[in-house]
Amino acid sequence: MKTVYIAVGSNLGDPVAQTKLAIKSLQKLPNSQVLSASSLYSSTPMGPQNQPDYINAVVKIATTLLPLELLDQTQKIENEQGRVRKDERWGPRTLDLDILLYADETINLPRLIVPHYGMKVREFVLYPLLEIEPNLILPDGSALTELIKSVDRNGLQVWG
Ligand code: A4P
Ligand code: MG
Repeated sequence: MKTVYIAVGSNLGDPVAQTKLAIKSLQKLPNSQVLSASSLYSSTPMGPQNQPDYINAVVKIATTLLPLELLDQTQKIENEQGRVRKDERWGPRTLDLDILLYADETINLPRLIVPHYGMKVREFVLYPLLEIEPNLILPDGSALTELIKSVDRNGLQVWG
């Protein structure tokens, strides 16, 4: 079994419902078990500010899926749940599932880069991670508790 962390993000449609549904779908992944899930957080958009706030969460999973098998599964969930119908056309994607960490492996494939390139500087990743895994050490040896000292919460708060 490998320990994996997945980031969930949504800001269109009903982000709270979609984030909860995504966590339920992760609980149904083959050959896998959800070990813990963070609270849901509301966060200020990174990037263009003329978009709704996000709901973000992080999920810890144990799995025997190989990295690309896991990516296939998370992309399947994105496709099944991450789109809302607008009239007769598929609307914008409303669910993002990013594989943050896959055990202590460093992966550089065309389809999959792990650790996720943005995770060390994103408050909406680091604070939910801290909630469920305060002693986490990244594959490069950096401690979550150290990383987070230089990352402002930027309005991030537990939702609800
Ligand atoms: N890919 C490579 N590595 C990975 C990985 N570790 N996990 C490839 C998942 N996918 C990975 O992803 C594009 C391709 O990346 C995939 O086909 C996969 O093969 P995508 O999810 O289709 O594209 P994207 O999400 O639009 O791009 P990107 O760069 O991942 O966007 P970000 O960086 O995720 O930004 N603000 C707040 N507050 N909260 C958010 O969650 N999210 C974004 C999206 C912007 N602002 C945000 C948030
Ligand atoms: Mg993404």
